Amino acid sequence: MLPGGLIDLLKDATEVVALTGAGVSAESGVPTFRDAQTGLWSRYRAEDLATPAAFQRDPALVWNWYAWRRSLVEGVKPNPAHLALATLEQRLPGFHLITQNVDGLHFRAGSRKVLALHGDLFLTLCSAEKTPVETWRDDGEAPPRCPRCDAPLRPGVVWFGETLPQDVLSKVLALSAVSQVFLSIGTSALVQPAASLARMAYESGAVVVEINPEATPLSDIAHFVLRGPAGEIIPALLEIAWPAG
Ligand code: BJW
Repeated sequence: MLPGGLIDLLKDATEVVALTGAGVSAESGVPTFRDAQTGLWSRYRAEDLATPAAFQRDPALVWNWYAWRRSLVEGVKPNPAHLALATLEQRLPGFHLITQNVDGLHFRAGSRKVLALHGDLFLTLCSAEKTPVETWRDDGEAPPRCPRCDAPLRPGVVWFGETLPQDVLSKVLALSAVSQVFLSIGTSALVQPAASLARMAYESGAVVVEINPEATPLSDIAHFVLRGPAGEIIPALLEIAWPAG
């Protein structure tokens, strides 16, 4: 049962921020970061592959992991959580979607104002110039080489120890500070600086809502904790707030 008070707050708020994490794509079949990996990748922890050190040590391994993830994501669809968040963008003029995910599923679901904190799985960068590269010679080498400077190419994502895009970070800090309702959805709330956004919103007076089947470090301060899968809870919230028909 969803609390009626929360529905009213959501409908009345002029600034609503939703921060999503890997859990929002779990019901599409995209493994979360802290799930054990399966198949070919079961010997590795995702956290140990998403680092500059891993890429330096074994660029082929890291490149191939991202290539595998791209093909996995190409084969899945947005789920009811992504779709409901896209609808919320249409219902609430002051709705802002911040995601830690790199899978592009929010965009495919119809969200248009997505602030992506950790980059884009489908963007490729030159590892030396840090600029986007759209075409390269594919002779089977992993990673392929930059056509301009011959440095290895890398995925356009933010690894541990790397800084987040400054323009996006400034925007999300400002939005979190003025939000009236802050929804933390499907994130373990462990990785900084994203994990601090909900706390910042809380300290600025926002109503903090956690949607997650498991407890996180945010659970203790959240005003509303909705335990369960995002793909069930967010559509239910939407349906109660704006009943169809
Ligand atoms: C469901 C569900 C369902 C399941 N419905 N829910 C301050 C203190 C300590 C350390 C640091 C600090 N500041 C910076 C750091 C270092 C580091 C960090 O945070 N380390 C922590 C581990 C402690 N941060 C950084 O390095 C960041 N850079 C930075 O801050 O630069 C400045 C700086 C540098 C160096 C030192 C100090 C300052 C960069 C972080 C980049 C993170 N990148 C990754 C990889 C992206 C590319 C890729 O995808 O490969 O981003 S790591 C990974 O974690 C990925 C995710 O976006 C991110 C967050 O994970 P998320 O989304 O929360 O997923 P999970 O798997 O953890 O959780 C899933 C949740 O879903 C669970 O809770 C489930 O229960 C739930 N769930 N099914 C709803 N159906």
